[in-house]
Amino acid sequence: MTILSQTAVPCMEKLILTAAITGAELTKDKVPALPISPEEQATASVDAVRAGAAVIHMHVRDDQGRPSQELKHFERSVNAIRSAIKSAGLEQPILQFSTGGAVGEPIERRAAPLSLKPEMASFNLGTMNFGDDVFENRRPDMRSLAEAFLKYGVVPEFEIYDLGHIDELHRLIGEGLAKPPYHVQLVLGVVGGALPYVDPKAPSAERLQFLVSQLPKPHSWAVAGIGRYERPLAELAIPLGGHVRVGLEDNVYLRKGVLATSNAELVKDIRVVADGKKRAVASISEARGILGIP
Ligand code: KMH
Ligand code: ZN
Repeated sequence: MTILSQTAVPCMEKLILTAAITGAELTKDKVPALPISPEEQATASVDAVRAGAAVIHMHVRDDQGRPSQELKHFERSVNAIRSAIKSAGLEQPILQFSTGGAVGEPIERRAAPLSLKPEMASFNLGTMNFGDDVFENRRPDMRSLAEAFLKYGVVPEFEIYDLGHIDELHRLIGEGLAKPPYHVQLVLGVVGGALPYVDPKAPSAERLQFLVSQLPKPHSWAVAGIGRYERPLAELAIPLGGHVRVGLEDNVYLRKGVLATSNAELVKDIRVVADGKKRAVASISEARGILGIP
């Protein structure tokens, strides 16, 4: 097993922050700060980029606020975000589409937005329990999804919720269906997937280091801690060289019992952690370099 240093190293790769701004599961009546409309997503993206996010993980909604994988809904959100970022005089962030969609969405619809050729999109690596639902990622479907990524030249972010998903990634690589460098995200804390700890008091470096040691090389890796694990997992990963995703999709609390008022607030919170651990945050163009995005 690779032993990773637990102290911040000055020359460590800069930290890529991703904001997962909307997700598919939450509703505005429960989370008023959730950006649903293209205009709200545009404002949320501008604020998240100002706070330090280089990547925006995107789910989109229809006019009723329901999760959608329709091209027209992705297109209108992308256009709104791009033009708001331009008006704000900011560098365009990496827009990472979700191909996970919502539980129950067929794979053909989930894969369809790849034809819009986003720079990046999520790639889920196995069927699993997802709370009380089942998140289906059948092996033949993953293979046709991988072919679509290659066809449209989209950089995948491989979502790992459990150890077997890493094994599946190794299989895809062996079949020529994934190309280096591999960008992998450890999504820990989904009910039905791996938790970020061995001892249930706190996320453990031991578990994180073991998962990282199993990843194919060359890679960059990130963590997305779900719910109350979001911040402690980020605290653990930052000095180990991991990148971090935060946002209302994964966690709606800034602190125990205190709802976040925006995605940007969650990004800023992790920036403070990064500053404390002396890890510099990557600019958007630096993030493109790290992720191998032309
Ligand atoms: N909504 C979840 C079922 C992804 O974006 O790729 C899956 C998800 C993962 O959100
Ligand atoms: Zn997502």
